[in-house]
Amino acid sequence: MSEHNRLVHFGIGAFHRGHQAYYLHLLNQQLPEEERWYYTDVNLREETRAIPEALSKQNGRFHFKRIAPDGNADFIEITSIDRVEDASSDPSIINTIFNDDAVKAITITVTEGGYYLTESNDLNLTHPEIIHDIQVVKSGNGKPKTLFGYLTLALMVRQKMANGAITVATCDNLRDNGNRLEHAFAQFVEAAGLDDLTQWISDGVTFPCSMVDRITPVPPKDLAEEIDRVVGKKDLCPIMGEDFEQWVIESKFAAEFPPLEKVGVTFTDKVHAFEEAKIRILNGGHFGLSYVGALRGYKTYDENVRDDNLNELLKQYHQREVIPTIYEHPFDLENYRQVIVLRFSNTFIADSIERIAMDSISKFPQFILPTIKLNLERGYVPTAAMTLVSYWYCFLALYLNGRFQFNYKDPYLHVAEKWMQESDPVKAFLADPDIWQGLNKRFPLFGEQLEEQIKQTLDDYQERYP
Ligand code: CS2
Repeated sequence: MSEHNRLVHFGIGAFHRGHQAYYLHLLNQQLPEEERWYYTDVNLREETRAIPEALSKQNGRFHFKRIAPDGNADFIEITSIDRVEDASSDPSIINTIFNDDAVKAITITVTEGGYYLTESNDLNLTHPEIIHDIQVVKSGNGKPKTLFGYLTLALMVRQKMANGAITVATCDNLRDNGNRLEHAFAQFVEAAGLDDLTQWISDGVTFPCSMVDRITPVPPKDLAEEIDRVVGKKDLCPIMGEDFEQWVIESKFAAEFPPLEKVGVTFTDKVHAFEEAKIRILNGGHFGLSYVGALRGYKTYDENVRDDNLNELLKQYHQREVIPTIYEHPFDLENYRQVIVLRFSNTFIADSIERIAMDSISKFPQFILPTIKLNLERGYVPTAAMTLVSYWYCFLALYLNGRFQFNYKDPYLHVAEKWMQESDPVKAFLADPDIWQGLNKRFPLFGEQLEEQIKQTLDDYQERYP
């Protein structure tokens, strides 16, 4: 058994390092050595091996440049990760990691696309990677490709232990994230026929919901040089992010959890109201302007908010369509919006549109669709949202037709490719049940108006990208 209590993290992106690992680092600064907690970070995908390899050479330590809106920055060496493992090259490492009483919780950041959810928030059991992983856990052979396969292997180890109870805390931007993971994971375990595991999970595992927030751009290439110059240390994988930070987590823990409330984390029974406000105002705002910004040739998100037309569009979207349809107020929403727009405009963060634009097919139903739906239900035509959707469609169409060059990543790109192959791609887009979840059928006039608007936007931009 390890000397210290431990957390395990799945998915070692910059966000995790600037958020969960950062908070744990702050906490450790306040605790005596014997009470400290440490992270074992686990990489799950072959294509993301570079960072764990670099991090491992530094024994998990790295520098975090934290930047305020006025450009003032500080540099913190984060020391809360002390083990880094690559399960994508050797999945048997999962046994070693989890067969340890000191491990009390798993945190997860695998992005929205990493949950393989259908429009009804079920697990997409027909996805080839999910089919593959069901086979792997059933046969006990091969390497999983998804969170679900790895989580099953981990919980099978815990099930055999006397003190195996464990918290599984997703930290991705999914509405109701803990409940969605719990539901989808139960479907995975059932499809694999692991009935004993299902029973044990209901007693030994909890899936708290959480709301996490810090804008963490892809680190610029010269960051390592800057760390060397300013701090005097070589770092192969530093990160940077804004100085705003927030973590609200449901107090639903299956085992001991680090006392992160000492460093500003909120433990509560009511995460949903926080989550709703953040997903719809911040993530929705990011989504909304990314595609039009990209089409206008902007590279970073702050350029969007410096464009008066786009800034006004965002304001109308937020003030007329988003805020009036958020019915629970965990804080003053107008004030929250203003803080977010200020964060968006931080030129020192220079968050790339490329980063924010990725994964749009799984983000749209989370970030934008609820706003459209709630407005239609209150009899209000959400014209700002319609404009944003038109730009999004236009971006995808021009990109897929090879007329607009962009480094766009999306595991669901095949969905959009299918629309483009239809005789009327716009109609195919508007009829896609995974995207619209029946909304266009309920509000046919809205569908017609949107179709008109998309075709108009396409005409305008086709001239620009012939
Ligand atoms: C962004 C988020 O990629 C996105 O969708 O909106 O990564 C955003 O930067 C974070 O959620 C901020 O906490």
